Amino acid sequence: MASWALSRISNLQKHLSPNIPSPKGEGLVKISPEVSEALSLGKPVVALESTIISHGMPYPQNLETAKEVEAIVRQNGAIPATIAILDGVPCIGLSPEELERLATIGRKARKTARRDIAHVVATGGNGATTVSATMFFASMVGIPIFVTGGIGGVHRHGESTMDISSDLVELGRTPVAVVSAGVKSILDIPRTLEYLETQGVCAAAYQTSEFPAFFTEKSGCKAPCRVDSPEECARLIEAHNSLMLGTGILISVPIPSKYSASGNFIESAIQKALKDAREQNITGSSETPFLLARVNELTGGASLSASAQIAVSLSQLRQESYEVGG
Ligand code: PSU
Ligand code: MN
Repeated sequence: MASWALSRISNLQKHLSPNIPSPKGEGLVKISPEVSEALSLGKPVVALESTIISHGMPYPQNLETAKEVEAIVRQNGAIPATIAILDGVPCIGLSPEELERLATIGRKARKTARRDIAHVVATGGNGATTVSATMFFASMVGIPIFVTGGIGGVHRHGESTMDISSDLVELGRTPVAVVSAGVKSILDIPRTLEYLETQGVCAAAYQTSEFPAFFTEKSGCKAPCRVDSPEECARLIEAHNSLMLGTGILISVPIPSKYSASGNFIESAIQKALKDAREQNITGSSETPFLLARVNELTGGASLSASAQIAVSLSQLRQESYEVGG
């Protein structure tokens, strides 16, 4: 090892705390009083991500959707825990002021995946958590279920770029059930399913035998397993947790057909957006927000209203399944 690197590392040791952090994240994260009370009483809590607020939609639509999703969670008797990093502090559950702040910061917040967490915290920054980072924090504080719109996946041409979302690896190592609308059709769905299989992730489709794509009901891929009722979802989560499999579960609920934009229309918008991304040399973590924004523009907002509706119906399903599964 280069000697300069060694001296830097030994120097670093002086600044590190000798304390071993508590496994429940005490002192490392700020849990809102409401979420903290619910967790200590064993009441249902639903985790929600925040990249969809900062990067998924413009202000004030993002704030309205975030509030609407939280309200539905509450109406169904659970406590919403939106997760984000504000001024370097990971927050589990945001106050109305904090939610408003994140929504106005928008794209200036750092899109925070697992790899970014330490740097955002160390620099006192504002981070909007992706699925991977949200799962990490939910698991840390003991929240078993998390609802989102679309998860990341293997990008198209991922076989040469190796652009594979850290959401998939997180699902392979963090025992949280993620309820979502499936994988966005901007991604390579067959390869995403292969990767989830490699990672040992239980991927179930809800009331369909086909794995759903986010913008449309159909993806052309057979779902690895199917669940047909909230009770079945709850039994699946229960079996998974009691066996301590250690991996995550992905439950994909297709978009309600009345909101599902036409497959061909969306597909041609995706092809155009992918071409624009290549021409403008957009890669890495900027690619998903870029493609989503372009597809949204090209489809005149059809994909955006679909996203909002899905987030809302997913919360409802999640609540029903929690009530049954306890
Ligand atoms: N879906 C959206 N908007 C988003 C995302 C998904 O409609 O902003 C985010 C999610 O937070 C997901 C992330 O975890 O994109 C995946 O990004 P990447 O492909 O860079 O891993
Ligand atoms: Mn990526």
